[in-house]
Amino acid sequence: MRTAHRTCPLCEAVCGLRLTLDDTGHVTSVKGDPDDPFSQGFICPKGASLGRLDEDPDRLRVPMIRTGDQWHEATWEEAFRAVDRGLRGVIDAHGRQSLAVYLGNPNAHSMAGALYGPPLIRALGTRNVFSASTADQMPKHVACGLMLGDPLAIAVPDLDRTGYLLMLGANPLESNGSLCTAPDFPGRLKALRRRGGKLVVVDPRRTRTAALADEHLFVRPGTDAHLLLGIVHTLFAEGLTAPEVEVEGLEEVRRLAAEFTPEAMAQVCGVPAGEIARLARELAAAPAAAVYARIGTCTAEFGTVAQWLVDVVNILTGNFDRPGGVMFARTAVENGRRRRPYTTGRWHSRVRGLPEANGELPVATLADEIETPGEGQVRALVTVAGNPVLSAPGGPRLDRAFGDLEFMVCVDPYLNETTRHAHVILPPPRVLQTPHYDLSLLFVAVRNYARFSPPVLPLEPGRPSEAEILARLTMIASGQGAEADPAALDELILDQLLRKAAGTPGSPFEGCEVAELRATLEGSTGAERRLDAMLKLGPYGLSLAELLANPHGIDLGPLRPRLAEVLCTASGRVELAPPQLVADLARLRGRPAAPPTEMVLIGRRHLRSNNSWLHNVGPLVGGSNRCTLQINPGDVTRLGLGEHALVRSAGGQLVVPLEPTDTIMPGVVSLPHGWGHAGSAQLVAAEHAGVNANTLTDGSVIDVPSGNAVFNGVPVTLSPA
Ligand SMILES: Nc1nc2c(c(=O)[nH]1)N[C@H]1C(S)=C(S)[C@@H](COP(=O)(O)OP(=O)(O)OC[C@H]3O[C@@H](n4cnc5c(=O)[nH]c(N)nc54)[C@H](O)[C@@H]3O)O[C@H]1N2
Ligand SMILES: Nc1nc2c(c(=O)[nH]1)N[C@H]1C(S)=C(S)[C@@H](COP(=O)(O)OP(=O)(O)OC[C@H]3O[C@@H](n4cnc5c(=O)[nH]c(N)nc54)[C@H](O)[C@@H]3O)O[C@H]1N2
Ligand code: SF4
Ligand SMILES: [Mo]
Repeated sequence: MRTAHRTCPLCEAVCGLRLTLDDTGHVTSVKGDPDDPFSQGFICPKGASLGRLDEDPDRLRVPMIRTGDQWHEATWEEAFRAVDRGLRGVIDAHGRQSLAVYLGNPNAHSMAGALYGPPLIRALGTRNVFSASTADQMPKHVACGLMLGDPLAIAVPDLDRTGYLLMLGANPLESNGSLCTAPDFPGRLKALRRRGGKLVVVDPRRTRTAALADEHLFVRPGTDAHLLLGIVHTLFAEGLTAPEVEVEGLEEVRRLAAEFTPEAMAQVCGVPAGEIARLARELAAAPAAAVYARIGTCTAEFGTVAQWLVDVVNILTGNFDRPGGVMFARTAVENGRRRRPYTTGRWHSRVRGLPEANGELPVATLADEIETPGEGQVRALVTVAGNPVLSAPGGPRLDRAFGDLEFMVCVDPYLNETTRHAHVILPPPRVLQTPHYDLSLLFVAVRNYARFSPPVLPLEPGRPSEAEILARLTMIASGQGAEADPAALDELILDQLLRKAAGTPGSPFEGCEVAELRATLEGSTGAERRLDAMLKLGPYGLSLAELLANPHGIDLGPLRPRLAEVLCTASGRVELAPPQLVADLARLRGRPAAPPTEMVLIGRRHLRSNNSWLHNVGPLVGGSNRCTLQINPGDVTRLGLGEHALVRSAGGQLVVPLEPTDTIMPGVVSLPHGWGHAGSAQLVAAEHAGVNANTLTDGSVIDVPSGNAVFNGVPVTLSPA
């Protein structure tokens, strides 16, 4: 028996776990790590199942190569040679713009994804870069980019000190929080209320989070921007604005907000005008308040405008960049200060002419790019940790499109709805064989914190880590062939990093010899040495050795004001009225007050689920974690529905089991995504297949400024099935 500690990689809460293993490496128990200063022993059912996930018998252990319908196991060398042949063939025949890459959500949770995703994209040399970000938080990046100059400068609610939290479109009691890394989010919300604070939840469903709140308001799906406009209007109309940061465009926002009265907005969003005005007054009056809006408001038609207005309200009420309001984390590894203000639309997608954002094109148009002939048609696809057939809008269309690709390679532990179209699947090793450091999530943590987890179990001889798999893919994509040494990539990147640091005034490495610096770096792999260098260059001057000596993590203190360090706008102030977002208000004005159909669809998450890929872990499926359509009992009666309904949308149709509940507002139905499992490669998931919610969503409607997919507020009709 032995004990090991590591960060849970399954959601954004980054909980510390304490694992017990027997001498065969089998996990006998998983508990919360009580000595982790951030998570303090918190764990959820997903974290508790990490051992089961790690040992899932359906996980791929060796690379798979497909010929026609036949899969066969391959050696790593065979697999990399097949990838080299496949990619080279497509590049030679159609050029690099015929390549596309899709990076899925788990890349945000892995060191390999953070360290090798960017070089892989560069090596592919294509503008067809897609990721789960445009099915998720791209509106937040674009809003922050345009207001602050940096799309990664995301202010998070100072959860442990705020006195008033207005939460829209988030359900942290199920999701455990997002773009707000806070282990034990439920406990932190309870603490807010215990210290006399107030929690208000705005959601078309009375969720578990809403049940815990002081107040819950139903909102019509897709209309949070309207609600927030009503709040901004009231703040100006009643003289409640008191910005404490320097802003550009205050008068313009005042002028813009004039027409969006609470009365007019109430007509659209369904929240009574009096309540809208009261929210504004309460936010302004609270000694410290924060507005926080997540996926329900991002994956909506006016996602970017809503995210913009969230911070407009935080700024107008004097709650931006101050304790108890919304603040910026200061991470041990920094993402490098931007020197140029942010823009979108540096290039456009070929078929629909949609603008790039953050170097990516909207996943909502991936199928268009594969299906539409012509110069630059996508003919080969690389996916890493993604399942767009289930997660992207118009999933079934992608399913067909992937079948037409000349070459597809997937880095993924499972043979699933997406990877079944691959010619080669390269599976990463087990979770417990993988090192962990949260390069992406700690930027949005509610406390400054760092923790490194070395692998708990060694790799089998000859078995590449995920870092090595991605490094080799990068070498292949850049034309260096299947035999190229992946270590050379780390060396090259380290060299560039150290050279730059040595030449940067004020850097801890200023004026140092690169060769000498390199000799001081520690770590058993290139990835670890890169992490060591980044930690040493970071604002706390930490090192890998120090993190290894503190296996439970290091608390780096509460958030501190630091707007001046992150701001990167041309004006040097916060841009309160970015022209692209002001322009998008015209689209919002043109929206009819009511949707074209009687009913609209939204999504939801379950505590024991994780997008599309934890449905093969026995203890996590069943019970409340099922693929059902939640519907208000009044609508069931009114529409004469039975146990199932036929749901139709502009994108497609599905027959789904109904779950009548008065926790959902009339006129709204909710279906979780990530279900619709096809094939029998995952035995447990196949028994709980469910339906693919993204049959009903389609990529033709997007949030225009960010290109983000719209999953909430999708017009549908229901009839008896
Ligand atoms: N257990 C579990 N945890 C997860 C995940 C998971 O699948 N399962 N997924 C992870 C991922 S990838 C993410 S991005 C995060 C997301 O984290 P959250 O943003 O907290 O996600 P949800 O739990 O889906 O909560 C979104 C809420 O928005 C509501 N909603 C829908 N439409 C609207 C609308 O138009 N307006 C408003 N105001 N509300 C609306 C829904 O009813 C729902 O309660 O969760 C992460 N954590
Ligand atoms: N209708 C609707 N659709 C949605 C949403 C919604 O609310 N409603 N939410 C959207 C959101 S927020 C997101 S983030 C996306 C998610 O979209 P995706 O990222 O495309 O989907 P996931 O289901 O997270 O797929 C993760 C894949 O990574 C694999 N994987 C797991 N761990 C690892 C690993 O360590 N390494 C590698 N290489 N692979 C791994 C899994 O087997 C799986 O195939 O879905 C979006 N889709
Ligand atoms: S809340 Fe998230 S990080 Fe914590 S144990 Fe659960 S899945 Fe893991
Ligand atoms: Mo997500």
